[in-house]
Amino acid sequence: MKISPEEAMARLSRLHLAEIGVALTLTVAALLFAAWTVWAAEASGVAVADAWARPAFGHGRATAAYMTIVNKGEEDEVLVAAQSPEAKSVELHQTTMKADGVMQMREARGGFPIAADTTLKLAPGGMHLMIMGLDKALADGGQLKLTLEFANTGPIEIVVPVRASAPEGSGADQSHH
Ligand SMILES: [Cu+2]
Repeated sequence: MKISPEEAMARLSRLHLAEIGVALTLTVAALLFAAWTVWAAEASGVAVADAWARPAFGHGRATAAYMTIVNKGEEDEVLVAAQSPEAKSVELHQTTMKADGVMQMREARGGFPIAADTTLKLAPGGMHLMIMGLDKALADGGQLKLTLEFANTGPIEIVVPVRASAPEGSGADQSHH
């Protein structure tokens, strides 16, 4: 059975519209899945994404924050320090496993280097920001303001969601802080 060119075209365009519909749906789904705020310094190519912090630990008014830092720039970058208007101090920490299997945290005094064209992941069990002396205990669903100080880029201010467990898609396991 022959179909007219017009009908063929109509079928094609319906197909095309259907494809666009699928593509749009996928895009919206991707946006919903990746409901992450990204903070970027356009000039230097440094961007911060996937940031989250744990609810405050015990009575200590301390917590840890994690994020992904992308350096799309041509210069090596270093995260040298961080502060929060809501806490006394923020330290750059590295969790390591000692020979006897005990987890240990120590301050990364040289900062966290992010070479040009690389991505640094702060994640449970590895590098993290240690926030101490919080003004008030952070609860799940809250927010924490942080200022990240980069050697070249300067400060980037971010607002980190507080979550009880590692968000899906952050690539972080939940076993350690
Ligand atoms: Cu720590």
